[in-house]
Amino acid sequence: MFKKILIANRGEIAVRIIRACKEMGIATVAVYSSADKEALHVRLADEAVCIGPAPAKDSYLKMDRILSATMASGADAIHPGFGFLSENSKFADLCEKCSIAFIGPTSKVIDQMGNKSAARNTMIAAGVPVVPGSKEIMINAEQAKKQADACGYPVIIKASAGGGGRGMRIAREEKDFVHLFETARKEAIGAFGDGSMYMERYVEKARHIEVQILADQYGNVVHLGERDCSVQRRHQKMIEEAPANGLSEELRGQIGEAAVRAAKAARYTGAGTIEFLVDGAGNYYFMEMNTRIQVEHGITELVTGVDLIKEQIKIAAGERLDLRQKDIVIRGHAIECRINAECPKRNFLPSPGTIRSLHLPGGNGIRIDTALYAGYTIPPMYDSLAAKLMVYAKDRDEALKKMSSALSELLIEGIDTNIDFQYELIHHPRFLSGEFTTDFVEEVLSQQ
Ligand code: MV4
Repeated sequence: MFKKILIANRGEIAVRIIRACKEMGIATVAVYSSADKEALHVRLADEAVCIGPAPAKDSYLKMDRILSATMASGADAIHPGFGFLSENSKFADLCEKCSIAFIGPTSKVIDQMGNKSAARNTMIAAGVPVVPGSKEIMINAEQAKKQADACGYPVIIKASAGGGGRGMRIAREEKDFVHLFETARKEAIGAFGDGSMYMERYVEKARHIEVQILADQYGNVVHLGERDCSVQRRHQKMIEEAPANGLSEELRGQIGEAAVRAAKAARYTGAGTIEFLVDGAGNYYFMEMNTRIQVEHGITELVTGVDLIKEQIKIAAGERLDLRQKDIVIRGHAIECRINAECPKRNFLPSPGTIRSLHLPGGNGIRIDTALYAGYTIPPMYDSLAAKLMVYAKDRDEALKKMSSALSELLIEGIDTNIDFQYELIHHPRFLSGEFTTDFVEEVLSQQ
């Protein structure tokens, strides 16, 4: 097992990883930017190394500084968390070359799944359902339009180097296609330096359902059930729940098995997520694979009892999975509300600043992952996720009541937050009924 792990991240996920390491008897090294001297992850780690100035590109994204800090501190592994370098195949490759264990899949797999069009073709070959669409990448609008016309409108144009909704356009009619293709392609070239596009038939009124998987280095793969992440705004998830409401046991089983086939086809190792679109008729389609631990991993931990961070560490250290599919039982219901430092009344404008006072709810079935403390100043240059409020109860109804009570009790003074907006969302008839799709948040906002 590793003796010392460097955590190449900040905020609540760095704290989450440090806690797992402590429980495993592994020493920890935090890295921080000059804006994060007072951050909780720095205080909780055994050692901390400053890796540069405040902008992420000069600190948390500086591969050479992070590798130097790892070698200087004698750490044998790096946990990248999510965001930052977590899905950077070059960084994973540099770790491999420096004989540092990267806690995640191999650089080759990150690369292959990062190419969303190639990932789609891998899934077709593995018998995982995908939405009908293009087989090859497209760079020419006129040629792409021929494929769209054959496929039938509406179509969704996606950047092969994108993912998570960046560089996407929906073309509802033939006449809009060429213009939308060209704007999407320009955006992709600007954002990723890669204008390779692909296309799919657009699935209306779909749910975003994702399956958590774990895979060891010996070909053993298990899935840990699904999460419904349909409650999102501009591709930022706001509420997640596990299990997904109203899936038949048959469909749940099929999606889980498809996720395991997908992970095996990708020769995946570590913790990963397979995203699916599920339509009203119960059809499911592979969208993309995320090759990292995700923000919402905690709700899967609540319903399975599996510590996903510890499993990631054990897998990277070469241990065999000691979980078998039959041992994984989904029990009860978990919901997460993401608490952001932002102002919903000002179009969700970020609201950094000093936490004047803080009261966190607690009690049976409540989990809060946060790096906030009273007196802490949230710096303006990173993302606005301030806390993850998770509840766990025997069923969805009880979990919703617990979330309602916990949101009412949660007090963060000194900054604006989305707590009241989350309260409104979870009490909305459409959310309560469990019958919501990815357009739910936009619908609520348009009703205000
Ligand atoms: C889709 C889709 C419908 N049909 N693909 C969003 C993020 C990325 N993982 C892919 N996404 C989608 N892909 C097909 N063929 C719907 C989404 C989607 C979405 C699209 C537009 C606006 C909001 C959305 C929220 C979730 C998913």
